[in-house]
Amino acid sequence: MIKRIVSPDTLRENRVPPGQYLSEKWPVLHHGNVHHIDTKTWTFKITGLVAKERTLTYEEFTALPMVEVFSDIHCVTTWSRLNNTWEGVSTAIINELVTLNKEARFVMVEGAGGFTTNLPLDDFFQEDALFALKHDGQALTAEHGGPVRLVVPRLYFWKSAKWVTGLRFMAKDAPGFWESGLYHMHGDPWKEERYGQR
Ligand SMILES: Nc1nc2c(c(=O)[nH]1)N[C@H]1C(S)=C(S)[C@@H](COP(=O)(O)O)O[C@H]1N2
Ligand SMILES: [Mo]
Repeated sequence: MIKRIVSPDTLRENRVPPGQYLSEKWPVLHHGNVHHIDTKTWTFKITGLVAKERTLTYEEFTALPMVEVFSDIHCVTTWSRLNNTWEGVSTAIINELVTLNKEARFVMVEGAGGFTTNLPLDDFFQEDALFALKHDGQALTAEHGGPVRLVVPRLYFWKSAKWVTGLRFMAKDAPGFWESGLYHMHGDPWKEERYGQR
């Protein structure tokens, strides 16, 4: 039986964070073009502050144990979509694939075409965070970041990198793609961490 994880934010009495409205549809949003990834050549690279860097093929990645996560989506552009079921590889598995150096505190998540987004390790390793391969029982479409995207349910959806290609562990925080522009370094929807100080 696959392990089922319920994102704690779905258990709140009011599931809609301040300034958000509910959307039945699932909008497609990203910078640049949709990436059409060939799973035969796709790799997942773990680099930075690890004892030994590691690269997995699609075959190796999809042989890892899978979990199911039930979560809500909160996009900084103010739509929220409740009741999403994801299936994929828990971020916790990363600790079984590599040994993090003691100084590692943050991770830069890398996506196709040079996309990046930064996360503190505490957020990255929350038990409802996963590398999703399926949404509501269907393989993720290219539009929504397939074959593999990150999903971090407790933060705004821009942290959920589409077309994930790897991770780089870091000692200090550094802004990713959207964080270098307008967006907040952290992105907690319940605190409305939408925009940065710049
Ligand atoms: N690779 C990549 N991932 C990305 C983005 C992007 O520009 N590139 N945009 C983020 C933003 S701003 C949002 S709101 C969500 C949208 O995901 P969706 O299109 O599946 O709704 O993807 C996030 N992940
Ligand atoms: Mo977004």
